[in-house]
Amino acid sequence: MLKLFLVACVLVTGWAQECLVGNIPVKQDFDKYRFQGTWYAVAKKDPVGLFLLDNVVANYKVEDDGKMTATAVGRVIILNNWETCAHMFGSMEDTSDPAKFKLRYWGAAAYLQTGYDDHWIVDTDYDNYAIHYSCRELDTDGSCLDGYSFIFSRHPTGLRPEDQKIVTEKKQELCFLGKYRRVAHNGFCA
Ligand code: RTL
Repeated sequence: MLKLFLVACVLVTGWAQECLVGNIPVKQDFDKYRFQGTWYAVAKKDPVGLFLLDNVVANYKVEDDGKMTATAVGRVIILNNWETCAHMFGSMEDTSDPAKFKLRYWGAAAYLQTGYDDHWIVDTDYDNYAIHYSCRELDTDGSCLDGYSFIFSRHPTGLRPEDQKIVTEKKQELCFLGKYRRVAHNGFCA
């Protein structure tokens, strides 16, 4: 009986540790140069509050000074009833981990949201898929209380079947499995 209890404890701690934001593995030796260009959001896990709804396309670039910048568009609804395309800009600050950035973002119009979020690249093969993660608020136990995540594809048609398995595994590692919704692309922001 005691043995069973100990085994259960070990399993539960193991599982709990996986959800600690500090323990989330990110892309090794992330290469921001190879990450440049267009990425189509195919799925996302939303944070609390206003967010990009769908038709989300991001474009990353490394500037001459080596700093990564990005633009993003997406459909938003502002003030409950006004639907528009948000044109957003972002500038990434490097950290000690090449896959972890701080993203400062703002909109092309003054009424759009501004913010300063984590911007982690959890995994990517640079040519097909990328898994982005951002935790905005830590819970007291070190897990993520409020965060968002994008699954990106290089292809507007979505992920290749061979990348889907990797993506599902990573969603699980982020403790966001089951919280993602598909991101529709219907030309609204094109
Ligand atoms: C992502 C890609 C890199 C560039 C930027 C990104 C985040 C954009 C966000 C926009 C929110 C806009 C809202 C507007 C309504 O006022 C990570 C996609 C800038 C979070 C909520």
